[in-house]
Amino acid sequence: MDLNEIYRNVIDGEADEVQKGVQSALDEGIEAEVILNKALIAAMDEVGQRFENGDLFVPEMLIAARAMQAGLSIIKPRLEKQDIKTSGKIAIGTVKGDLHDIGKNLVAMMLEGAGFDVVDLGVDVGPEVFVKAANNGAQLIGMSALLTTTMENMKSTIDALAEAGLREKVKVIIGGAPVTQEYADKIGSDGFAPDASSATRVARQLIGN
Ligand code: B1M
Repeated sequence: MDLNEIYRNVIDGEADEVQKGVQSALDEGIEAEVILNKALIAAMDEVGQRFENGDLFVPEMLIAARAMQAGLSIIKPRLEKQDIKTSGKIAIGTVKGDLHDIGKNLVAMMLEGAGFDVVDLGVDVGPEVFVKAANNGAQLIGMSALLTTTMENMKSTIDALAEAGLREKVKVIIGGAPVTQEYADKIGSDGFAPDASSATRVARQLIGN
C-alpha cells in the first residue's frame, strides 16, 4: 500500500478510501505509528497549510478531518495497545452558556489529526468541568466561544483553574470568532488561535512533544 495514496485521499476527503488504504497498509505489516505520522498527520498538516494560504476553506477542511478520523478509528486500537506516546493530552470544550460547536469540533479534529489525545467535553461546559479535566491529566485546556456574552466564561475558567491550584500545571488556549489575541492576553490565556490549523501550531508550541 502506497502511503501517499492514503495521504492524498485524506486531503481529498475520501473517507472510505482512507479506511480501505489504512486497512491494506496494516495487513501488509506497515506499523500503525508509521501510517499515523506519514499519511494521516502529514496530510492534515498539508490541509492546515492550504487553509492558511486560502487555497481551501472550512467545508473542505471538515471533510478532510472526517476522512482522517475514519482512518484513525482503524489504527487507534493498535496505537493504544502499543502505548505510543501522543503529542499531549488536550481537553476542549465550548464554554458555559454557549452551544456553538462547529468550530470547536473542527479544532478538536485537527488536534487529533496532529497526534494529540483529545478529550471533547462538548458544549455549555462550566469551569468545574474544565478543572476536573485538568485534574484528570489534561495538559492543555482548550476553550471555544462564539458569543460576546459567553467569552467572559473563559476568564471564569482560568480563575477556577487558579483557585484549584492548577494554573501552573496546565496551559490554556482559547479561540472563537469574537476572541482576539488582545483578549487572550487580558485574561491570562497562554495561547490564542484564530483558526483550527493555527490552533494545532499553538498547541504544539505550548505542550507538543
Ligand atoms: Co449563532 N451566533 N446563535 N448559532 N451563529 C453567531 C455566532 C452570530 C455571530 C450570528 C450573528 O448574529 N451574526 C451571533 C453572535 C453575536 C455575538 O455574540 N456578537 C449568534 C447568535 C446571536 C446566536 C443566538 C444567541 C441566536 C438566538 O438564539 N437569538 C444563539 C445562541 C445559542 C447559544 O449558544 N446559547 C445562536 C444559535 C446558533 C445555532 C444553534 C442556530 C447555530 C450553532 C450550531 C452549532 O454550532 N452546532 C448557530 C450558528 C451556526 C451561527 C453562525 C451562523 C456560524 C458559526 C459557525 O459555526 N461558524 C454564526 C455567524 C457566523 O459566524 N457567520 C453565529 C463556522 C466555524 C467553523 O467557525 O466557530 O468561528 P468558528 O470557528 C473557527 C475559529 O473561530 C476558530 O477555529 C474555527 C475553525 O477555523 N476557533 C478556535 C473556534 N474555536 C476555537 C478554539 C480554539 C482555537 C480556535 O482553541 C481552543
